[in-house]
Amino acid sequence: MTALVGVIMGSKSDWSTLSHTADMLEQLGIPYEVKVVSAHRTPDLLFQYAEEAADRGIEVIIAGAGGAAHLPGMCAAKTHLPVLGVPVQSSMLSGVDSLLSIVQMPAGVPVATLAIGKAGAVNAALLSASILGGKHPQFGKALQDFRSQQTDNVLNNPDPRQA
Ligand code: RP5
Repeated sequence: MTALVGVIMGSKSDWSTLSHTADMLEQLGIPYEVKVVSAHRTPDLLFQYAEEAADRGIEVIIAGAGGAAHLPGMCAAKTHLPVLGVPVQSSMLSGVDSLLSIVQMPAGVPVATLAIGKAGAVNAALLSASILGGKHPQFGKALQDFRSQQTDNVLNNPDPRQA
């Protein structure tokens, strides 16, 4: 199956965060691709990627970036696909800069903005499963199984002193 989720990031330095997205997509069995696409260093590539993604079969784009994180918003400006933005935890401002750069989109060009760092990266994959689940029931089922197992893990191990 060709990739349904495109995971893009502004720099190789973002991979330590977006690798959590890739891990969760693999766990859910969702076909995906990963690529460095920088809004600032490779703007023409960003436009090309966003414009061609739907025709290549991509159904959801997950875009992670840090600092002046323009990648998700500019990607959303060039595609009608759902764009999920993951703010990478930056070293100078702990990712608050990334979050604020992604979240406050003008009405008309939405980006679904996740939490800063690993939690946002994992949840972007889970949210993509929710989106894909309508058209591809197997991914909705994989998501439900993950959630059930997560619940069971908590219920079956309530003692905080035990790992
Ligand atoms: C952003 O600048 C990237 O998304 C990255 O989070 C940040 C720093 O990039 P590098 O200088 O580490 O390549 O565009």
